[in-house]
Amino acid sequence: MIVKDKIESQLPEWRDRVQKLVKEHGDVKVGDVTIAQVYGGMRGVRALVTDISYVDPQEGIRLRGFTIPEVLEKLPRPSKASVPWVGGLYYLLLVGEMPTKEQALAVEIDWKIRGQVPPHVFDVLKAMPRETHPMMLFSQAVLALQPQSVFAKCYQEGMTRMEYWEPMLLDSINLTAKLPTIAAYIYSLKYRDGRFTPPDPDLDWGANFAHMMGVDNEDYEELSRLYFILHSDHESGNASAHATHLAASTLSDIYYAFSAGLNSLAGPLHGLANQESLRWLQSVYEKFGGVPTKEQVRDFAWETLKSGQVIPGYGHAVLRKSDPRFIAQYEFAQRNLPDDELFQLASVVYEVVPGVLQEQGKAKNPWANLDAISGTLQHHYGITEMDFYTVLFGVGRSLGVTANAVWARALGQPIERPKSLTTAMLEETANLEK
Ligand code: NMX
Ligand code: MLT
Repeated sequence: MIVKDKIESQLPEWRDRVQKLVKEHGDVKVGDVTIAQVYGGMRGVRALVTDISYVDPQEGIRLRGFTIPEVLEKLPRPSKASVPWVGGLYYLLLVGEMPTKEQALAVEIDWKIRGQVPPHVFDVLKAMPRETHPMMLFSQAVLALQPQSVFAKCYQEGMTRMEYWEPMLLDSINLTAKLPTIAAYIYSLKYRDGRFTPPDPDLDWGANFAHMMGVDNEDYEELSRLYFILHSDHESGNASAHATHLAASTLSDIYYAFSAGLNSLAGPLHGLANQESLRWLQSVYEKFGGVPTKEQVRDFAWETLKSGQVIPGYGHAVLRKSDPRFIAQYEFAQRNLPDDELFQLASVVYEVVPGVLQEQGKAKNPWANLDAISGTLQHHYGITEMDFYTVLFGVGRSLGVTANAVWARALGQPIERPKSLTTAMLEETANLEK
């Protein structure tokens, strides 16, 4: 496996670097923690490390040092396509180098070889009540794959610590290979009366997802690749990445850990915001019977805020400008669906909502995040069932969190266990400092 050899060759140097930092400079401070941060969701606390991506508040995400426009420009792509192979992105995240066409295709081939989903996973899904939310089904399907874990088996057989990363990598490729099929199967079960289109061995990971969704349209193939690349990683502190990392830090395998990450993605302040965002846009559309004026959007936004709700798709814990992942999707829409009324509405909202949030003065970041438009794009290609949208986010997010899990094992990151304090202790600390 090409990715395995590449990671293996880098390991001695990475292990030396980390060992030296901890041994020789372990006492160097990287930050302080305030009482506001302890009560405030640890916002801004520097307590995690990853070399796979970094979010700069002004610039946005860099994946292995590359900005979103650079990633989309430099990764190899199918002939005549404008959006790269997702296999190349996975190579970039795992290995840290921009892949050649052959290297990107090697990952795509590995995924094809390992893509078959065991029948019992479908049986588990079919046994669930029809009204079950797609995210619950997705998380459950991932857990149902757990008996296949190579890591869990090798651990029972007594592998050494230095070997942990290898079965973790194998599990990660086995898992990610199956996710587009599982996601499309859930869609068919919930919304197409169980009519499932099997994968086409000639298509790549992203395009195959489009095919299995029953949308045989080259633009939707492009969108699928774009969507998964953009949702892949956002450093380690976001809730789904952190939940995956925390679960995996106990040496549980990637199936348990990624299922934990998905359960966290299912919250409306995180991944579920994409379904909420489209729901919000549609309620604006319905209220005004079409694309509203700026004034009407302003009034609607204020109504939402006054009723104590958030405006989904806006705000961010780290970013302080429009999310480059939003911009990439917005540009895709400008190119491919400029006349779509929902897109026109999303554009008016993008012009108006930041001003309203600034006027209200609460949100630290009034700008659009990636969820402000992703549902609009799906809707255009006929995927109108918004409850499904977070599953799409989850398929993309698997790439970043599994790459991180492999490297966390390779560099021997330990079980996470921060210290908690009582309120009385914090009060005492505050008084002592007065
Ligand atoms: N609409 C209304 N109020 C907001 C918004 C928004 N979009 N964003 C932040 N605020 C409020 C927030 O609720 C908080 O209010 P209070 O003091 O009454 O508790 C105040 O502004 C300060 O929050 P911030 O420090 O700016 O944001 P925080 O880091 O706590 O949370 C989000 C970040 C993303 C959870 C928050 O901006 C939000 O709820 N946005 C809407 C939901 C959303 O789009 N989530 C998806 C984020 C991306 N993703 O996929 O994960
Ligand atoms: C993400 O992609 O995980 C979201 O933007 C949330 C975050 O980074 O906190």
